[in-house]
Amino acid sequence: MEAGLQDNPRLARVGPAPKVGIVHLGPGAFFRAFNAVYTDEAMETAGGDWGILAVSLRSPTARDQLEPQGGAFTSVTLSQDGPQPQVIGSIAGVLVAPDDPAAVVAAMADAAVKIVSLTITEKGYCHEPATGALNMAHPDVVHDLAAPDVPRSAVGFIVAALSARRAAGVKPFTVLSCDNLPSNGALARGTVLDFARAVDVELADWIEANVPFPATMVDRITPATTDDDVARLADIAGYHDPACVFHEGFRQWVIEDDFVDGHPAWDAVGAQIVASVDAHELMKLRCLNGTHSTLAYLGYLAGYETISDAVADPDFAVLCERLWLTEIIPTVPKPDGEDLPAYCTTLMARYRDPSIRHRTWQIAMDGSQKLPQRLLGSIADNLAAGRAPAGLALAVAGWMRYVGGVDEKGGAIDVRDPFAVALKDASDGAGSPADKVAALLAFRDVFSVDLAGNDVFRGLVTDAYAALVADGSTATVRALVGLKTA
Ligand code: CS2
Repeated sequence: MEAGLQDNPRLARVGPAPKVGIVHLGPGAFFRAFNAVYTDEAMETAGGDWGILAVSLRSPTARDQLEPQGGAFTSVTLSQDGPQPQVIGSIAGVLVAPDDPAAVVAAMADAAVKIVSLTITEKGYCHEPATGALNMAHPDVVHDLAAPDVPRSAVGFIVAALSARRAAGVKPFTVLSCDNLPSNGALARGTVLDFARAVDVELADWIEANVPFPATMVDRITPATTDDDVARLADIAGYHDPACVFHEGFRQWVIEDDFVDGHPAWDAVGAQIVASVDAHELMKLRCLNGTHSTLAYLGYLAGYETISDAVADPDFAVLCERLWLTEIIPTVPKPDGEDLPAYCTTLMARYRDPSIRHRTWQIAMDGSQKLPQRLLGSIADNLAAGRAPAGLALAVAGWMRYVGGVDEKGGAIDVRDPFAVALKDASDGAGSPADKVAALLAFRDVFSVDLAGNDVFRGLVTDAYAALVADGSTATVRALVGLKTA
């Protein structure tokens, strides 16, 4: 063991950690490949006390990995020239919220903290997807309303810290949502205000008047780190870094220009700071995440482990291209500086990269939280324009088949979703494909009354679902795209 460790030492920070200016909730792989890298490069380029205190709201894994390294970790860009490791030093410390929630509130209330950023995933907002309002019955929200000084939810922490700052006469921080949700700034603001109103109306008014919640569009494909990645880095770099993250070279960050007390020079290292993010966000959610989820469900059912495996099948690649051309781009206004067909051509090149092992199973997670903004908005826009979006309906049918929990060989699917049990029960409780589709369309957290009641949509999904059951995903995709593959 000892000899092994000497041969393969651990990454350690050289020099002091930067002073904290940001508290970040959700220190997972995406944050490490994205926010931490941009911030590291911004401090390198333009200075500033923008060290990040990373806070895990649940598991101690990030702390246990990063603390022995003084917060340093390796970001590995996968490129045609081979993997390019870069040591990132922007993380100044890591806290695990359940260990000491009051310490997290105190850290967020520190006057030196100017930004609280979030990558907490869709479900971390504890919102009702249909309305965007805070779900007052969510167990974490119920807990936090009863014990606001020792919260569990992101919203609870933000409100507790803002309350402490207001009481101490300290100006607020900016809340920067970096999750793949439409109007993520407005959503974060709405949930924070809903919570604050339930605790203290004057505090809510102060937040409403003083706290900015800029929207962002974030993009970098970053699979979860595997043991193989850690071993690969040890081979390349000669040290062991369990906190390393492997990701593509592409990155795009579009940020609404609305900060209470500045931000790191992210714009000096490629971020776009703009007046409105809406068009960029819609483009990314519908073009990228929409086809990602399509490939995740249909690809998983077809037996493809990764996105690059799925698009190596010509029928799946054509499915994506058809979706972009005929069902998605027509619903997306062109953002300034973007060319939508060119954007999608680049997406296909990103998907095809076999060095990015992005598992269909990983992307398939939390579909109930993802479908509305990724697929259902485009579907509704097509229906309103009198078009029948058969490809997107097949993607929805793929999700329905997936959450049924049984794959095409009769094996169990490990479905990860806050509604996994309810979705499976609904599917199991119905008989025919039409009944199963009807049972799943009744989920109001996912499907609006209007969409679920649309006969064209219901017909398309039912036909697609029946075909998936009868013929399997590969044949159904092939039949839709009409290719004559051998
Ligand atoms: C993916 C995203 O896991 C998923 O649901 O669609 O994480 C995707 O890789 C990123 O949004 C890319 O920026």
